[in-house]
Amino acid sequence: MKKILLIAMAMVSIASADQLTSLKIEGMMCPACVKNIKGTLGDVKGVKESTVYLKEGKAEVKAADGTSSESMCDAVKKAGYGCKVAK
Ligand SMILES: [Cu+2]
Repeated sequence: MKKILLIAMAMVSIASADQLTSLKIEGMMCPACVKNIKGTLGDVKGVKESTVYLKEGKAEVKAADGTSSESMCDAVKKAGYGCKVAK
């Protein structure tokens, strides 16, 4: 029983390694766009959290380590906005 708990804890610590990605986003006009992009990014596999800045035209994305930043940009583009990985 103890062993299983330790394995579970180890898995959680591996899964909690996060990466931060900055995206440059073009075409956001209003808070609805921000909401739209937040939702879009949230649907990308591996993405945990995102903060979208309307005025700055950017997004900061917290995702599981190894999540493709290209897949984030592709999703944003599919939603109708311009996107580049800022790095
Ligand atoms: Cu809008």
